[in-house]
Amino acid sequence: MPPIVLVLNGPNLNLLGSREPSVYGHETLADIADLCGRTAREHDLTVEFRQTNHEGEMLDWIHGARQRCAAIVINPAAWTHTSVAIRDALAASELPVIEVHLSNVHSREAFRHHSFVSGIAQAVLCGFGSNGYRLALEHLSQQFKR
Ligand code: CA2
Repeated sequence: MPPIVLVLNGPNLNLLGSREPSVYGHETLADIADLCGRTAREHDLTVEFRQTNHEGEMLDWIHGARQRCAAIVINPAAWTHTSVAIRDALAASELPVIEVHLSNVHSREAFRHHSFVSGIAQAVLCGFGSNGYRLALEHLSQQFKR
């Protein structure tokens, strides 16, 4: 069985493609899910791609990953900057975590410069657009082969 990578997306990312294209581009979340699916097939991974606007649901998904998944790729969206609970759940999973942001959060408002997640993440990708998800999956596939 190929290793399972859980790809998680936080609040408002379901709106991608419909608004703020100058910041987030024209791709929809469905386009990014397709990209992750293609990348998984090329690199012999299984990807489970999910989005939620409900923090408790996100926490339940992270808790459930511990026994089943090999790694978590997460775009926590606004929870990046607010949620100790998401950070604690990711740390408790004891899985490799890669934090992904479409935009370069460091070139934006000051409140986006701090991440509660980065300190427990193995790696952080920001500003690569949807390519960040692909790069995260490619990196994990290489890591699993070692
Ligand atoms: O750059 C990213 O990927 C972010 O995680 C996106 C979050 C933002 O809060 C983070 O600071 C950086 C926002 C996701 C909401 O995306 C929207 C897309 C279209 C219209 C409105 C929001």
